[in-house]
Amino acid sequence: MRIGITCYPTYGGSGIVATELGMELAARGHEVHFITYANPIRLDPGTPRVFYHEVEVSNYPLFQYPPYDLALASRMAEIAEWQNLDLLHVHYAIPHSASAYMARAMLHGKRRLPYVTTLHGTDITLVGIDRSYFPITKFSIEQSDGVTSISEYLRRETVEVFGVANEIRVMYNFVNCDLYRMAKEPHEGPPRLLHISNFRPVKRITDCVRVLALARRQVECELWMAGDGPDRGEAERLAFELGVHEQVKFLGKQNHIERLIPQTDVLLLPSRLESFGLAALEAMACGVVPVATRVGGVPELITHGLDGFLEDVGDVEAQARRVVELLTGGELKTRMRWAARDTAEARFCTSKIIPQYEKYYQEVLGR
Ligand code: GMT
Repeated sequence: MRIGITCYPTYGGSGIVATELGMELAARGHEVHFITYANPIRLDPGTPRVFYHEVEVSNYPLFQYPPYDLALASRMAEIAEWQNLDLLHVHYAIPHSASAYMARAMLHGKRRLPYVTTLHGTDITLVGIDRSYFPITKFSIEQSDGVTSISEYLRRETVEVFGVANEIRVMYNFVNCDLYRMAKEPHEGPPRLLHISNFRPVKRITDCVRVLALARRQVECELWMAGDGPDRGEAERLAFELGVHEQVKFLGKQNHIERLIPQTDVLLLPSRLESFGLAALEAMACGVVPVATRVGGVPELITHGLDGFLEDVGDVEAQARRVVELLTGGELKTRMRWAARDTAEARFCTSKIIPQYEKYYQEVLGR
């Protein structure tokens, strides 16, 4: 198949999923065309059968808001025609789904261009229910030739909030289990807690600092913060206030997170809401046990007490207790590390999920 993929290329899990999906599809012989405003961060340049088409948004004094959605729709239609695309797959409904709708309409009568929309999270739970975006989000989801969501939780939420009648197929986030592996040797130095995100308020990154400070009362450990975003400053200040600034390392954005994760021991995911929790899955594949919050789709990934721990949002004491249990209970940590790896391998490896997408595309094309 020849597939056009659009996503947010530089920011967040939806772009990562879209990029890795594209690369995996290309590895399986499909031709993949990324239609985005920048090169997707995790895209390996030179990957065979992968192409990148930039969307250029020109400005003009009259435009207070440059019309990116229109530039994207034009580019989608153009690339579909020039590259003979079979379908478009857009990640994150706003505005990608509406642009795909326009591209499909532009080519009407010339060529068929179905589009699949994958819902990732705040496009539904936050942004989509904002009154200014609600009608167009509902419309462009309903008009899609196929709709997928990354968890059962998000599927239910979409039906409840938007009342959409189309079938929504659940396709979980996935991880390349050959690339994301457990460390062969224990790392040197004190145990490490890890957090990976775009440091937005929904991620509650200051909870990571509080958990570290509480856990350090009983066990020596440090915290690695991978990523960047609006709440970094607040977390840095809090680390200083709590006297743990020397034990918190802000690592910035990472291109090869699979090399970093195996050098750590526990993954912290204290989010207020998470439709799935890709970072937790990547950690589990590396045998790094997640201590996360019991929200959204996270319980579909983590089984409490088996392959990770789930605690209430904001309950940093409980989260810190779990960290201490893991870092002081040798047998518990070993058992949970292997259970986490097993879960990733058994349910969420690319070899399990990518064929589901291929099958779904065939269904959409056959409709
Ligand atoms: O909805 C978002 O916050 C954006 C999106 C992103 O681009 O970061 O994140 C969502 O998509 C990820 C990949 O499918 C999921 O693993 C995250 O759980 C989800 N984030 C939220 O629901 C907050």
